[in-house]
Amino acid sequence: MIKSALQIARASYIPKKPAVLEKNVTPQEGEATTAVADQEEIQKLFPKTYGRPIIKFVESDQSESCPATNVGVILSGGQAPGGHNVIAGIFDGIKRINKESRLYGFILGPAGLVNHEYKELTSDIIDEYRNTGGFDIIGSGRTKLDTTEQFDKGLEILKKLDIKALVIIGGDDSNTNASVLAEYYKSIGSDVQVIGCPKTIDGDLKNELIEASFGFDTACKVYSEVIGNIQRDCNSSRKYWHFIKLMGRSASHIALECALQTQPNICIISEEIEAKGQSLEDIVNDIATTVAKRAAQGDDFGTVLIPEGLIEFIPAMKDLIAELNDFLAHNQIEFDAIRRSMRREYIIHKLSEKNSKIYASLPQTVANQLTLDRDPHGNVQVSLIETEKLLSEMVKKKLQDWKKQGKYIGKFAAIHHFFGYEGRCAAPSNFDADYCYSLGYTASLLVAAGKTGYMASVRNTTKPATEWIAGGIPITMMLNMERRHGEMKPVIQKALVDLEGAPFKEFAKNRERWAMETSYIYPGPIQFFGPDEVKEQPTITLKLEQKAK
Ligand code: FBP
Repeated sequence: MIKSALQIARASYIPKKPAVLEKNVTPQEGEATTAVADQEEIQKLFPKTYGRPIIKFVESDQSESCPATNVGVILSGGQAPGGHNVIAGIFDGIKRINKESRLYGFILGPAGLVNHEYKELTSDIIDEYRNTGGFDIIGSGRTKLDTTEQFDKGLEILKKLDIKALVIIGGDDSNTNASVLAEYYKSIGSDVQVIGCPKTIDGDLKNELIEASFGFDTACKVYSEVIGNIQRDCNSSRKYWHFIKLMGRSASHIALECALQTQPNICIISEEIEAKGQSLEDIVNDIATTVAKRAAQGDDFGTVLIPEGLIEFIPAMKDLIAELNDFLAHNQIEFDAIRRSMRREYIIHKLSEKNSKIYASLPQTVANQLTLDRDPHGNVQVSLIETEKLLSEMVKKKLQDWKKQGKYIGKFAAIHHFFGYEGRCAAPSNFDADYCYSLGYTASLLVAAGKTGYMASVRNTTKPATEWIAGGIPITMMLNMERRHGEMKPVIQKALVDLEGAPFKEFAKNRERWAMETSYIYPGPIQFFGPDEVKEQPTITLKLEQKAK
């Protein structure tokens, strides 16, 4: 692989990790735990793994020498910066415990386990990928691991390679699957352990004990850099309104963090729209009002940040999408057989009267985008819905009406952007490089401690890495029952933006000023070298959340 000078310099970076992980450790167990909601149902579904204690690794005077342990690893779902360092952490961890241990990577996500496609990850390979972005060391995929046939097929290859534990690096859905798999292997008397790792740029896999999902830090910094560049361009030419959609699926954490980093004129937070029961018309009205007010002070330019999941949070649209999800879950084959040009009419006739009217009122492109294939977990692929264009078109129309009524005097020219894929494979920030390596290393310790159904956890993350706390959280603790594919299923509860939380409050306190004053911040690129205040800063979200604890 040919490397740039920066890549070469970055390869030699030694990730920082909790000081305790430099020593011999032992797992210290806390109290028994319960699920976050629907406890009885979850306990019934997970009789073997429910209620396990939280684990913290503490120094021990015993050496950790263990028999050689083969471990398998899967990268699941969307890419997130730092995945390679999780794998490097697992590798170094299992090798420290016993040099004869081996690490196998399953190719292209969970499908690799089922299809028996794997490669051994040796030190030469691992060294090529340390501190790099991407998931290309073994690839990733979105195959949902949820049938006993898949689990049994997986077990065949795990036995063949003498793999004692499987580490699944994924988001909420993949970690849900990890807990189902852990329960299944226990229930059939297999001693294969399953450990999860919290990954997703979306930032929505977090709770009291999982402070952040990896990748959020780097992705937000990349998007903020580019938003800052756009704002500087915008403030230089003073003639465009930039409508910027940001990835994040359902949750608006990315949009919120980028707003805190860059101070745009407008940032929509889906969770607030839902809480206020706002309609599409209300959102358009609010944006157009700010555009008109800025025009009145001579500023025909600005920036609008839009979370990609917005459409699902507008109450009327949410009902429509829920009905569409159920309908398509049961009638996908019939739907696929309908000619493309007739699909809109077909759907209009199948929906309830209320939803049919809303669906019929949507522009053709958005109506089509709402019926595109769901992902294997039953989610609408919100990244494919062009909300930024929908909103700017509607704002334009509103402003034209206001112009006729003499209520608006400006010029409105919109430019659209969607930032998502640009940040998912970026080289990890120091925070993500350290956090990921520590998560992987911790996962290896959970394996050595014989744990299953646990997610690796690294806490105290706003302090220097040496003070971070490594441990494990039982995944059943994070589960609740939700409707998926038309059925109630146990799933990890998504952490959406908390409107009472410190990050949102900080945004809400400032947004009116940001709307009218042009007080943009230009964060610039991620720094790997230099003073700590530029290279060692976690996200504003994490800092505010931890400070408020
Ligand atoms: P994960 O939840 O699997 O980490 O994926 C996150 C994400 O980047 C979302 O923000 C986005 O909506 C989605 O993946 C896009 O999926 P795909 O990579 O399949 O296009």
